[in-house]
Amino acid sequence: MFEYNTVTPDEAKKELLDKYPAKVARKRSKQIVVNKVEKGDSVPEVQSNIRTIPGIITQRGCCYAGCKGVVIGPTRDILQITHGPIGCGYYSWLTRRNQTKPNCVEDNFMPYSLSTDMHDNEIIFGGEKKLKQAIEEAYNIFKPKAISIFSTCPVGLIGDDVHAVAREMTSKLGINVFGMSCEGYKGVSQSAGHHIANNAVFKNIVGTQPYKGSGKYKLNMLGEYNIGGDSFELERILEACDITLICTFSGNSTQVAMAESPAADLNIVMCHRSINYMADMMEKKYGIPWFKVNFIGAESTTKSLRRIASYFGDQELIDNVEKFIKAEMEEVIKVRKEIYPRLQGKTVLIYVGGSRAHHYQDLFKELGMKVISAGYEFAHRDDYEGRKVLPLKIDSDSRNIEELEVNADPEIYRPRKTPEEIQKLIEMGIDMSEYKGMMVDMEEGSLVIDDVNHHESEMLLELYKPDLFCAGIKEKYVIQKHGIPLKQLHNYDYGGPYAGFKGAINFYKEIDRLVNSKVWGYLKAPWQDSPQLIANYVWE
Ligand code: CFM
Repeated sequence: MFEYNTVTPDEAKKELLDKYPAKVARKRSKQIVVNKVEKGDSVPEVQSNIRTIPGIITQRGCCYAGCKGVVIGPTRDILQITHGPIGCGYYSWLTRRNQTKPNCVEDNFMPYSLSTDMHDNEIIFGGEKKLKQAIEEAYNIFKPKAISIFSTCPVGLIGDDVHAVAREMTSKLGINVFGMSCEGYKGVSQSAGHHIANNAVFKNIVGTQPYKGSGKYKLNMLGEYNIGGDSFELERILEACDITLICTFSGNSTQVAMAESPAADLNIVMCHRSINYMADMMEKKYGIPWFKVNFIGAESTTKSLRRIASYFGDQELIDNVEKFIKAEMEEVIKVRKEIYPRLQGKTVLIYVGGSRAHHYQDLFKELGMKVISAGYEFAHRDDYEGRKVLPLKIDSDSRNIEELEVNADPEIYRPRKTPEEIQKLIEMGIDMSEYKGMMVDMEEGSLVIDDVNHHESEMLLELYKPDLFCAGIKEKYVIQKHGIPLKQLHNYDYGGPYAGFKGAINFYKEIDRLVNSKVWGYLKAPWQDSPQLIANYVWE
């Protein structure tokens, strides 16, 4: 059984829950689970996508953040207007590192943050008039081809109809204006916003223009957001293999590419959590199959590329891909060989978002490091346990978010593969329309924690004394003050790319530099020697 610093996982779980009042402990105990993989890949249930218990300091974001910031934010030629008080727009202004590279004639609105700047007046008398004015003003300045409107909490509370405004402005301006009811409180985390954005992009953009390009092997990449330039590296790889990337949803993307995306013959899915809705809807409407990939880690990139080549099944492509992998792996292996002995056996804890806590485990495996515990902030049960739990799933999204009814498009639906061909691909080990979740890839006895909070993070440091902690900016300095390095896996600590082959090399070097730096040994907080204040809770 897994044991670190003489703590068994069950003891660690008990310690984590120990400080909570009984009712809170009961709830949290369903979200803190000791991993056990049984026959048929069955794993224990992890309660997830439920409300954070009030009073607990969560790391989650809001529904508006998931909709505006995550899914639609990276698309540079949609002019995005936040309908709400100025803070929401201001705090979502370039705070996620989704990079973009427009050519010299394309629109790029990403450096801007547009807001209706709601005040008391609009809260009392309604904000629709101001929203219309804002859209017209923005249109006159920027002349965009599409405008999206994002609702913040007060919009839902006072009942502004952003959809009616969008319809009115679409006919007035003759461009694509669409609104989203993605009020911050709409779900229990940013995850709800992903779903709302998927629906809006699918309804308003996808399939609205015919594809003008060419290409023998055409695909879309879903759930890759170009943080720290990841998409640039993946674009380089696909291009070198002669694979045509029509559209990425939504790193380094344009709404033009999204409109043309139904021309692809395959959708590959990176971040299952944020974009699985789109993959399913495109499969139903256009007949485009999808499978999950992971480009985090050189081995995972190799595996994903081989799967893409096998899917298209053309010997020329298969040979091309193999040749490319061989050339790229030379440098990867050289760097890894040098770094591996310095990192082998080191331990790491990972708590991020809704997919990276899984993806990055592959990179750490390549370095010989051990993931003792991992978890997501806002994932759903399928991201932990696999899509097999989907039919059973009734969660907070089901109540609040529209499930679009999608049928095959009578004109352009075209199954890319016959059921027999799909079956053959599955037999070759390509899990079509499937995601097996994080837990099957984790060791027995590792601790899976959903929606981890500050208190638990600090307890985990004491219990496990890991060599590295992976999370985000909210945790970073709290952890580092304990003398343990923290690698930000949301924004990459201003570094990256970490995807693909070049990304893997960057990551190896970065982790080596961070974990093996002597500075952590010199750190001692004043309270570690002489605590100034010691207190107990009343119930203790
Ligand atoms: Fe998907 Fe993401 Fe993630 Fe996500 Fe995010 Fe992100 Fe993330 Mo931060 S879309 S779920 S809502 S991979 S912003 S690029 S790093 S929490 S693990």
